[in-house]
Amino acid sequence: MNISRRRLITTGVAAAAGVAGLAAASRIARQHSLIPPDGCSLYGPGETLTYAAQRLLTRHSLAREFPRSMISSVPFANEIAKPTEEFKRHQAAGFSTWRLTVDGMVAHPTAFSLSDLKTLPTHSQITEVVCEEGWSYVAEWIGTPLANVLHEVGVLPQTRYIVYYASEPYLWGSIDMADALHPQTLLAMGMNDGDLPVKFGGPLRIRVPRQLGYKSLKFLTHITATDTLKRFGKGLGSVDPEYGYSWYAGI
Ligand SMILES: Nc1nc2c(c(=O)[nH]1)N[C@H]1C(S)=C(S)[C@@H](COP(=O)(O)O)O[C@H]1N2
Ligand SMILES: [Mo]
Repeated sequence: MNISRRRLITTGVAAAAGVAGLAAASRIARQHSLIPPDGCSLYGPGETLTYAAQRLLTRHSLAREFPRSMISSVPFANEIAKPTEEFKRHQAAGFSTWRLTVDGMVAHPTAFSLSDLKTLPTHSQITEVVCEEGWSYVAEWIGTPLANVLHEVGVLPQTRYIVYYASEPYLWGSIDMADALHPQTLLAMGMNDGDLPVKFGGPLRIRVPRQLGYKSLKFLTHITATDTLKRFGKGLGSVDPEYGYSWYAGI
């Protein structure tokens, strides 16, 4: 269903671009920020067309939300690397020492404790984690929209991407502002009936339900606002493209 819909949209944009002419199409794409950071050009990888189509046609769409009765009784926690010594120290302290640092293009760089984050307006959603390997599960996620935290720190208007890091030192990703400010993009601290369990990313996980599971990093430690991804890693927007997975993983 998703794949055929994606093919349809991609074909449609390609056809429209053919009519408009290559130069015009690529100028339009650049003007409207339709080139993903790991895309070479409008006529490079298929990812560019998918990203452009999604941003043009479904910028404000919502990920599917499910009724409570469809919450998976046995959610699957993906395998993760061995926790770092630093993570273990935080865990031993009941995560009272855990901080989410938010910096970059913001007026007030801030280190938030979990209790700071819990004072922000709460939002919950029942959405699906969809792994690129073909499995998925539905859960309720409780937290505060990333938009609230960005508002708290005064994110500057030039910001184009929000970069985020997990406790694994090599793991980082980013999303554009359409996803960062999207009402379903959540900093989750709760899952189903309780605190977010460590195996599901506790104490803090980003949920980006409009994209595949690998964009929803667990054990979030650091967020930075930027107008360019060039200086991060190999400049492709996340670690994923360095391993052959696309930066934009819309579903
Ligand atoms: N920190 C961290 N976050 C991560 C991962 C990881 O290995 N480490 N795996 C990702 C992948 S590939 C998927 S599909 C989802 C799986 O979420 P789950 O563990 O809740 O099933 O988490 C994502 N977030
Ligand atoms: Mo995954």
